[in-house]
Amino acid sequence: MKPEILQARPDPVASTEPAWDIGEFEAQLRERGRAYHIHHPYNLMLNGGRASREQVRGWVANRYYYQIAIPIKDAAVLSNCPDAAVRRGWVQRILDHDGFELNGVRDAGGIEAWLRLAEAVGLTREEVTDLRHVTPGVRFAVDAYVNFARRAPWQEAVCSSLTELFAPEIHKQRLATWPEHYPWIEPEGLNYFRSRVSQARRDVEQGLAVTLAHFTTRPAQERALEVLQFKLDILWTMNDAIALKYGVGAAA
Ligand code: AHQ
Repeated sequence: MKPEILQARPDPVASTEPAWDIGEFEAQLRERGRAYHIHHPYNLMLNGGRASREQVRGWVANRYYYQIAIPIKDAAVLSNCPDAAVRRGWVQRILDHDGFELNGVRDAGGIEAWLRLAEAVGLTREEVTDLRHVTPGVRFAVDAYVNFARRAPWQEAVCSSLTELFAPEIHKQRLATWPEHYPWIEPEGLNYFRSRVSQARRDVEQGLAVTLAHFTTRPAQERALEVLQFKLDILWTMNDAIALKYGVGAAA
C-alpha cells in the first residue's frame, strides 16, 4: 500500500503483467466486497437487531455528516470532469441528495430523508444538523473522501464511488431486519434506504462503465483497486469511530 493515496506510483511488478480483460477487471473490483462495511461488527450489530437506541441514534447522527458530504464530493467530481456526457449523468447524484424542483416536479432529496430517519429514531433535527454527535474519526474519514475527490483525477474519484457495487445489499438488509428488530422506529423513517436501492444501482451503472473504460493497463487497474480499497477503508473507519464512542456488542 502506498503511503499516501494521492501519490499514485505504479507497482513495478504489475507493469510487466498483461491487463485484465473487462470481465476479470470487474470481477477483481467486486471481489473487494469482502472488505465492505456490511461485515463491520457495528453493522452486524445494527442489522442483527442487537443495537441499543443510543447505538442506533449515534450511527444515524454520525452518518449524517457523510450524507451531507456526498453532494460536495460529487460537485468536486463535476468540477474536475471536462466530459459533458459524464457530467449529465453524474449531476443526478446531487439532485438525489439535495433534492430539486424542476418543471413542477419536487423531490425533497436524500438529506431530508435522512433527517426524517433521524426524527424516526428519536433525534431532533437540530442535534443532527449542528453535528454535535459527530466523532473526530468520522469527520476525518469523510473529509478525506471529499479532499480525495477534489484533488484526484476525476476518473479515480468516480472509481472511489464503486463501494456502491455492494450498497443495494446493505440497504435491503436494513429494510428486511430493522422493522422487526426496532419496532420503535417509525417505518417511514426507512424511506431513505428504500430510495437508495435503485439509486445505487443507477449510480453503479455509470461509475462502472467509466472505470472499466478508463483503467486499461494492468498498473492502472491495480491503481483502481487501490482507490476502491481507500474508499472501503473510509467506510470501515467511520464504523470504527462510531463503535469506539457508542460501543459495539459482540457478534452473536
Ligand atoms: O447513502 C449512501 C450514498 O448516498 C452514497 C453515495 C456513494 C458515493 O458516492 O460514494 N456511496 C454511498 C453510500 C451510501 N450509503 C452507505 C450505507 O451503508 O448506507 C453506503 C455508501 C457506499 O457504499 O459508498
